[in-house]
This record gives sequence, structure tokens and C-alpha cells, in this order.
Amino acid sequence: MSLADEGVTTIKARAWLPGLMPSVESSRTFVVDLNNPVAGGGGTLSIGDVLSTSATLSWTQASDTVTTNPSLLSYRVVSGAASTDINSAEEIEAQSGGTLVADWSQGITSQGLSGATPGSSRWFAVGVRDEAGRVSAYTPRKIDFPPNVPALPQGEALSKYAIQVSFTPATGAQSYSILHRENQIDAPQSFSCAASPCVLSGLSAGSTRFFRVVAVSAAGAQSAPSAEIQVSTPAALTRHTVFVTSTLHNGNLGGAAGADAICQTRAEAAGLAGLWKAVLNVASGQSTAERIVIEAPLYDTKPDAPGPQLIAANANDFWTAMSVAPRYTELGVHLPDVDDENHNMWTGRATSDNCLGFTSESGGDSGEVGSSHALPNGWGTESVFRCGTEACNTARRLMCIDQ
Ligand SMILES: [Ca+2]
Ligand SMILES: [Ca+2]
Repeated sequence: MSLADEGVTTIKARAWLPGLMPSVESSRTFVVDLNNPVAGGGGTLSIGDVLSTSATLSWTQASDTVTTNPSLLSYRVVSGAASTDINSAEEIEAQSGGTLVADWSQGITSQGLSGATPGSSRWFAVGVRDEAGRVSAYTPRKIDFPPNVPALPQGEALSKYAIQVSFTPATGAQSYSILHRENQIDAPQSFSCAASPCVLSGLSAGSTRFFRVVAVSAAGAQSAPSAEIQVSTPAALTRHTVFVTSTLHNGNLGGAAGADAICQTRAEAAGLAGLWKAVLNVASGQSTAERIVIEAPLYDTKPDAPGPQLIAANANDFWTAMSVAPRYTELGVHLPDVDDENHNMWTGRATSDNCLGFTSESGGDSGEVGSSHALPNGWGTESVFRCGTEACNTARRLMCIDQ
């Protein structure tokens, strides 16, 4: 026989010296194994049940020309930061400590993985060993563990047209996908958001959306969605109210947000409900209409019978053809119909004359004002929105509108 042949080989021998009888025959059986086992399924590993800290790795049983009983083939599972760390039999055998996931075990075709870091990525490989100790490697496979599932988010309408969704950061998340839909039947749309809070804008007044939050890892692995919340935007106004502030302020209004806050404070002081904004330009090149939404007829705050007067029927009339100038304060006080600059209002319609975005109270800067006692296109060049510029250390009023 030849030892180049695989399988079970028995060698028998007797000792003999000349003149003596041969000894009793002795025999010894050897298993000759010249070939590595063959990884099953082409060496492909499968992954399943992937959660933020766990997954299941599975594979097809290997085969071997000598260890023909598959339950006698052993498997070892290892992990590495890179596929090249664990893509050979030698490297699989060399892994120990934290990179040894499960040591040699006979007849298994799957291994549960646990203790992963949410949002991390790691490579896994499997080695198969026959009874002769020959080892072959399955092809390494990367698992991208998703972040933790975000906790229940909170939602609130920022305006009639925008909803803000906020949530606690999820462990392992690099960004978020915000799922939203109009009802709980349709497939959701989504948008990406780096971090809480996330805003969905461009909505219609009085609309409802359902939101869920998905956490996304650096490798793009997505968590399961959070529980779903429902948020509605306020209904459209059926009428707007416009007033001129009873208070006067220099050109440092604190920008658009500060000016809006002044309007809100004055409205609340007068018991006027709603969300209030200043009719004011701040950014260069911005039109007032970009800041202010007009969706209904506009009225002033005239208190005595027959009550508030129609200023404009719609947005176009308000901006270009007001029928009555707004000259009542939030308190319903009528500003006298006299040409008094004390009744002027900061408007900043010119791109260069807005007290540096209404943050300057310097007499060296200027801001555009409108006249509360002008008709929009009357009084020569004077109008509600535009009647000249004044130094930013001058105290002037604001025109406010509910949104
Ligand atoms: Ca073999
Ligand atoms: Ca390698």
C-alpha cells in the first residue's frame, strides 16, 4: 500500500532473527488524512436576527473525505476588526481572548453572538476542523449592528406649517431617519436628520402626521422604528388681526426673533391669543412675505362699534392695496391721524436699511420705517411700509400680525 492513499490503513509486522522462530505478529492501524475539510455552501456565512448588541451567525455543514460523519467536524468562531485579520485557517486558529467568539465545538451550524456595541461594525469568520486537525476557513462576513431603538419621541407644532420631533439620542446612532405619514395605513415617507430636534416643514394648516424615529449607525445600519406619535398643526386662521405696538423700541430689536417676541408680549399683555410676528424685514434680499403668511382677511383692533375694520381682503391687498392703514395699538388705542414721526414703525423693507438686521441701536446706522398714518399708496411717497429711514437709536413702533 501507499501512504499517499487516504483512509484507514493497518500495518502488520513480525520480528525475525536468523535461526529463531519469527515473533508473534503485531499490527497497528493508522488513519491517513491528506485533505482539508471543505466549507459548506461555498464557505458563505449567513447572518440573522441582527439587533443592536446581538446577531446569529450560521453556515452550511462542511464535508471531509475522511471525517465523513459531519457531527465529528468541529467549528470555531472568531471576530476581527478587518476581514484580512481572519481570512485564513492559520489566522482563525491564532485568535484568542476577545477575538475568540466560540472555541472548537463539534457538529454545530450556527452561533449566537452577543455583547456587541450598538452601532458598531465587526467581521466574523468560522473555521472547520476535521479529526486529523486539518482546518479550513469560511469567508469572513461583516455585521453592522444597528443603534438602539429610539425611545418614544415628542412632537409639537412649531407653526401651522411645521412640526418638530424631538427625542433622546439613541446609543450608537450617527444620524436619524424620521418616518412620517398622513395616516397609519400608508407607507411612510422619510427624511434624514443629524440630531434631535428634527423639523418637518411645508405642511398645510390643520394637517396631521404620524411620526416614528429610526436610528442610523455610521455604517448605515438602521434600528427598528420607535413607537409612533401623532401630531397635528393648528387650523388655518379665518381672519388676521394687525396692530401697531403701543411701545416704542430702538433699532436693536434682537433680529426677527426679538421683534416677534415683542409682538407676542404686547399681544399677550392685551389678551390677544395666537402666535404673533412683526411685519419686518431683517435679512438682506428677504421679502416680508417670506416671513409672514397671510391666509385670510386682515382686520385692525378698532374697539368701538362696529368693531374691527377690514384692512385688506387678502395678502395681495395687504402688501399693495390696503384699504385702511393699521393705526390701532394692541390695546385698541387709535394713533392720531397727524403727521407725527412718533407713529412710524420699523419695517426695513430696503435691503440695506434695516439697522444691521435690527440688531443695532447706533445713531450711525439706519433703518427703514413706514407710517402708521399713511395710506399705502397715498401721502406722496409715504406708505405704511415705507416712508423713509431713521437712525437706529430712534424709538419706533412695530406692526404686528397673528399667524
Ligand atoms: Ca480531511
Ligand atoms: Ca489574512
